[in-house]
Amino acid sequence: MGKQHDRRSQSAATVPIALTVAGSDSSAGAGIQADLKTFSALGVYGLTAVTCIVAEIPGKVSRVEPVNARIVREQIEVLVRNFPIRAMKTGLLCSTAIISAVVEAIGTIDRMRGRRIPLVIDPVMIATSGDRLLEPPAIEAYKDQLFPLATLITPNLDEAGLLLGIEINDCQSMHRAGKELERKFATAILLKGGHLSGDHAIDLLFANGNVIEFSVPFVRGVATHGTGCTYSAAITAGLASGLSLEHAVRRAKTFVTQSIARRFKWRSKTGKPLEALRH
Ligand code: PXL
Repeated sequence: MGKQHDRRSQSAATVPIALTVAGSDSSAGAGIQADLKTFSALGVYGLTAVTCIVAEIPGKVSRVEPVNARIVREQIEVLVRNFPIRAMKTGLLCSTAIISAVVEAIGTIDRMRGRRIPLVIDPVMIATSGDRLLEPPAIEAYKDQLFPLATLITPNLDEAGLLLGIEINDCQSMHRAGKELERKFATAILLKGGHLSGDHAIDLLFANGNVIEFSVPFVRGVATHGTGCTYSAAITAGLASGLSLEHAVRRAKTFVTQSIARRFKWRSKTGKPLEALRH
């Protein structure tokens, strides 16, 4: 990205720090692995709190195992007592117990900072492969406990549909759903349209009662996963670096699009295409 040169000359003491609270993807295309690569590419030092371990390859989740909620909370609290964290994101949180632990830890962060930390919530529920990643009762914990702390929530159409109990299948219903989510959860919403509108990938940012559209030509035939993780991590990196929400989202969209366009491509041992984002 254009800022690469500036970033190298940044002294170690001024490098902004961001925290990701997310799952581990063994194939390293999504989850904390994607978040760390994104933070690094955008000149931010990333800290992590692991919520669960996912054994998977692109296109197939084999097993998801949550870690104990106590160690999730402890990872966050020990970091916050020591590092000047400027922004954070949540990815896959797996269970109600883990969501509650994260909410309690954010309470500690906010008390130590004396103000609310910029928080991007990627409400991961279903993997790109279609595998369920979040236990169903945890959706209520998201709505009641975590969303009230958000700076931005970044659902895709399936997640927004699950949150509102409706189906979103065209541009009009996307506008309606985004407005409804912004009103209901009293925070900014980035609704990711994916390939809904044909040849463009359109995302809508609902913030302060306004709507901003981000549109790029859709890249077809892509077998990568982790674009949602990468997108929310890039926004978090922007907020940690002091960008406005709109600027952070704009830069993040460009970053994700470029990471898709220049993706890595291999063949698996069975001859299937294997692809990964190049962060
Ligand atoms: O892309 C959603 C996602 C998020 N977090 C982890 C994942 C996945 C999808 O596979 O493994 C850890």
